[in-house]
Amino acid sequence: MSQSESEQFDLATQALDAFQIEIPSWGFANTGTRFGKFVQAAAATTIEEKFADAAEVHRLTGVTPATALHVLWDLPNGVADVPRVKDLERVSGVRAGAINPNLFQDQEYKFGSLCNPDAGIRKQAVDHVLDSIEIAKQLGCRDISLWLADGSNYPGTQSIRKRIGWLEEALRTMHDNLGPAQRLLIEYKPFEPAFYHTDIADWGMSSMLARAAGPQARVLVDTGHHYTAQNIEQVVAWLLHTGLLGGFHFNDRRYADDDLTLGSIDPYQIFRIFHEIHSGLADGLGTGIAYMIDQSHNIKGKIEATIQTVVTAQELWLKAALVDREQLAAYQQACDTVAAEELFRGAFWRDVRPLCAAWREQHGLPAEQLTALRASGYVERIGRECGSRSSAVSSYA
Ligand code: RM4
Ligand code: MN
Ligand code: MN
Repeated sequence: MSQSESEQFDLATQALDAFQIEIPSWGFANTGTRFGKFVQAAAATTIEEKFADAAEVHRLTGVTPATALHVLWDLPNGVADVPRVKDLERVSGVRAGAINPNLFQDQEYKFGSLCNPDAGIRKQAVDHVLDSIEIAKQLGCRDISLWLADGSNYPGTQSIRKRIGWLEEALRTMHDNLGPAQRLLIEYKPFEPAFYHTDIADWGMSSMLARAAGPQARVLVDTGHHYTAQNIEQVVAWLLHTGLLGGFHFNDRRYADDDLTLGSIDPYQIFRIFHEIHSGLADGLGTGIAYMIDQSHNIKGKIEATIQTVVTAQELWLKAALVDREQLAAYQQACDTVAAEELFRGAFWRDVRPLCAAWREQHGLPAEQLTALRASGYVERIGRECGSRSSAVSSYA
């Protein structure tokens, strides 16, 4: 290796060593669209199977030591299920990540959960989140990520302002119950399932609510939860600037909340987001960001799709890490538009796969994750073994 090659490799190693990504337990389960599900033999139907699959992904990629859990789907008995999860953590070597309460599937939530006009239903929802916080405490999980389906479908049918007040009150109660190292991540989404107004519709609302909740509340950016033309990296820059960036749910989309594989439609967008993060980190902003995946693998094999996602995330992360930020800042300052753009674009088009492969080799990981997965026969084995893996499973759609 020449001097500059070895410098680049050191930079790449630093960047890749610093990047871990959390995978969702529900990414291993059968999911579908509201029109139906195509069931896969190898899809996980129990939390044991989800942890086993997550462990396989971590074995191959080395960067997914945690898996996010959905309380209703993974801990249906609430706190009582914690010992079972602890056992699984021990056996699999994968730990529980963000804890996701479920405020959208009970019949009571037809007109909202934390924003429901009925105080009894609001209390039920708050209690569920308090249980989720307790689960997270017992499992040593830092983040509770909150997504609400709340909203209304027709103009004039709900008081938008009253619902803001109820929401603030509920969030303050939750915040008061957090442990000192815990965080409440507030996710937003412009529409669906509510189609007229959604109570937390964008990053501005999430930010204001996080501020109202308290210092341990942050905003969660799901890349699929924006209108088509929205400049997500600008949102990220603002959240870095205000100290409110808590984490991400990565996925890709063509139209709405499509939950497709990260980078499959618009890898440049993820690169641009990562660039904002790298420049924020260089300025001391954005420590503790949770990088998480939130995808629904309806057509692809679950484990393959998860591995593709992780590998793509690493490649885009590395491309953005290798942007010559000093030179870029100089071009920006001089308003040299073309030079700045060419530098930026050049970093995106650079093939970093050899650097990723070298990093994997250095870490004793297979150079080609998908090939290694196929060679391991894991997917065939679990599909054959369980037969049981075809029973019903609770997940969305
Ligand atoms: C939502 C949102 C949440 C996820 C649910 C199932 O659209 O992305 O993060 O938990 O779907
Ligand atoms: Mn999400
Ligand atoms: Mn979503």
